[in-house]
Amino acid sequence: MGILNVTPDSFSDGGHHLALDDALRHAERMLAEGAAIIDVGGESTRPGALPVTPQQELDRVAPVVEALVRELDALVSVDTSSPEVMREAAALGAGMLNDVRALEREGALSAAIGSGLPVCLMHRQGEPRDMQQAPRYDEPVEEVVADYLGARVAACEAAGLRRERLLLDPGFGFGKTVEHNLRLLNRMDRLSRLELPLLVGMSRKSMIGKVLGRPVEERLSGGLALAALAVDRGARILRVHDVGPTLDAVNMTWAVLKEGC
Ligand code: 7PJ
Repeated sequence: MGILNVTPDSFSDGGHHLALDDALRHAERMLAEGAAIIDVGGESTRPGALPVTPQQELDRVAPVVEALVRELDALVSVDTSSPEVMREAAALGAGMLNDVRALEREGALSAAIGSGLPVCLMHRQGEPRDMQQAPRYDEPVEEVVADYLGARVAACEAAGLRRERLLLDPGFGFGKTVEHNLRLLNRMDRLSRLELPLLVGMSRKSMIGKVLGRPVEERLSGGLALAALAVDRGARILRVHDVGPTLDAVNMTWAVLKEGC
């Protein structure tokens, strides 16, 4: 899954893909490098980011989704928590919803059900504005992520969203210290007992910066190591900026796990 940010303040490629042409060209390149899905986001959820209105988000996302579907025939995922954006994305031909708030926002669950699309439910603690201020867990994997995601799956099923349409994501960096993130990745196999496909996003995130002491533009090697480990621990979709290098790392990892190519 290639990341296409259309926010003016996204931390690693902020502002670079605001223009529609640029966005399309960037998506085209990720598809050529082997991306199966393009994830379009119009709300920056980086630590400290301020909220946007659904209208601002729609204005950023809708033209890009429409063009990706029409001109590139791409499978488009929309990174949103807003029911308005979910409905519009589905109408424009998006193929998947990706919600870092796991459909908790008012109206999101029914919008997602109505869309008929698959949905990724992500765990997070707090809101982007303050989520990195002393996040705390007693036991991040068992008590929070598995229980929270398990509860969200149950809420979705109770509302009529079939579990065949769900994917899960532990939400690296969303209200988690570097130690929380490292433990979550190392023990991510525990999430497999929910028996749903796992999606992970660690590309260029600060957990790499903190361990390696690298600025955001020098985090590729660290990200590839994390991608390989994530595949080993059961991840099936990797949300990344650097599609080509990640696919090589994933294919190499997969060959070892299968003991063949
Ligand atoms: C994630 C995401 C993630 C899912 C972002 C960034 C911050 N969606 N949207 N998982 N992260 N599912 O790319 O650094 O980890 S935005």
